[in-house]
Amino acid sequence: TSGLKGIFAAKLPAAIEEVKEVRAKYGDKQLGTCTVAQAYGGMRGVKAMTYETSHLDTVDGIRFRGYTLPECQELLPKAKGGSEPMPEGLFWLLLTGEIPTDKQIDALRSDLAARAKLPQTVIDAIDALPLDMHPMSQFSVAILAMQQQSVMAQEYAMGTPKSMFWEHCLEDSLIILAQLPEVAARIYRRSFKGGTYIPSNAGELDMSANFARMMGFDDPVFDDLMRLYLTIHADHEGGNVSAHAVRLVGSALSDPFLSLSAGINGLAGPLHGLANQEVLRWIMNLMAKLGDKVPDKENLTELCWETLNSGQVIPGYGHAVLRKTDPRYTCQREFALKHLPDDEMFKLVSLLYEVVPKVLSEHGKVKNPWPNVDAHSGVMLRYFGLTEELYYTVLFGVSRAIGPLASLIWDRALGLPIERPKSVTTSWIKNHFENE
Ligand code: FCX
Repeated sequence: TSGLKGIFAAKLPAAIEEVKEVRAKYGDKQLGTCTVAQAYGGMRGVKAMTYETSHLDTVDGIRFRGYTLPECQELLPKAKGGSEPMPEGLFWLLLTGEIPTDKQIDALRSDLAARAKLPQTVIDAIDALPLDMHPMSQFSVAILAMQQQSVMAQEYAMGTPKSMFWEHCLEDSLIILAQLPEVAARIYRRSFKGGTYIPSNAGELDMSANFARMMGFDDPVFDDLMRLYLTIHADHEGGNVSAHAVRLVGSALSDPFLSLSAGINGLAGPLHGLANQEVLRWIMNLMAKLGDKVPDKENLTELCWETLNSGQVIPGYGHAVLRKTDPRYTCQREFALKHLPDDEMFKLVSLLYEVVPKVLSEHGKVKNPWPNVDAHSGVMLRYFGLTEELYYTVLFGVSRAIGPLASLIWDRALGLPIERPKSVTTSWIKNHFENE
């Protein structure tokens, strides 16, 4: 596989040794403690897992293998004529820790193209789904339908030792990354474009341009938006619902298809990836309520309070870890300033940035009043003609496959065991602390 497998394999002995050393030297050290409140509170802030491909800083945001988003935008290989990084390059970086060369990415793209043909059984499974099934449900089912191709599942059935599973996990991940854009594009075309399909051209185009073309878009700026989108949504360290679900399910030695489908189901929740769909709906609703009125800070403040007072969240704002504006929001804003500065909805999003944090701070509950990645993406997709917001989280899902799968390969390479934290009951807690 294009040198990728060789480079990964060469890194393995030292990495395994490093983990062994760290476990031997620091194994008894406390990483953190867990309070009763944290046990009830979604384990927020509990340091209880390792995850190598990315790390989230509460202020600076995500770093992919140590590189910030602007650094990735600058350093990762670009497609011909494009100015945003290719997500294929990010997969390479996440897996190996190295910025790939253009040549290495060309080879990886050929590898992916060789695995890109969708089995007829997958097409049939998608075609059998109701047209009005939510695109995320279609997507999850389709990934399960792809599972028949799993090399890891076949190898397990043959009794292959688990030390070799990383190779099969890598092979499965390459199959998934190669086929996911076409699967996702099929779901888009059948749900919203009357079931007319545009053939894949994985041999000629980079992943993002090919995906855009299969969805029906033919604008080089939209290709670049896809590259940016698929890069920035790829990974957000290990504890978020989608990445953690992939890791957890994979820890039972479920293959990458089964694991990714689980992660996608988590991404489909409105507090996680579905928030980008919800943001667009919320903004459309604001516009409808404003009617002829020009949006200003005053009327937007009022409408934000209306949302909060009805017991709903303001989608696209807040975060479990971040405590500042999400850099994934900022780089989308920069893209919009370059390509759609006069768009009315973009102006509304910008105005909301001046209003919502203040309202949420006054509301007094949220730990982070600043926007996250989802506050911005829908408006840009809409500008370029991708108006079907029910579909937006599928784009997030195509991207989110990249990070957690790279991490899953490391999980198998490092031989991480099945995840099985200990739970206690409320009466156990009462008995335990009663006489303290
Ligand atoms: N609007 C209104 N209330 C909010 C809020 C928001 N945007 N964000 C948090 N809160 C509320 C919480 O609901 C919670 O209320 P409760 O005490 O009544 O349960 C309280 O503030 C404290 O929550 P906090 O600790 O700040 O946040 P959590 O870690 O529990 O949750 C998310 C983090 C992201 C789930 C939360 O901020 C939220 O619901 N945001 C809106 C949905 C969203 O944008 N999700 C996408 C996040 C992400 F980028 C992604 O995964 O894609």
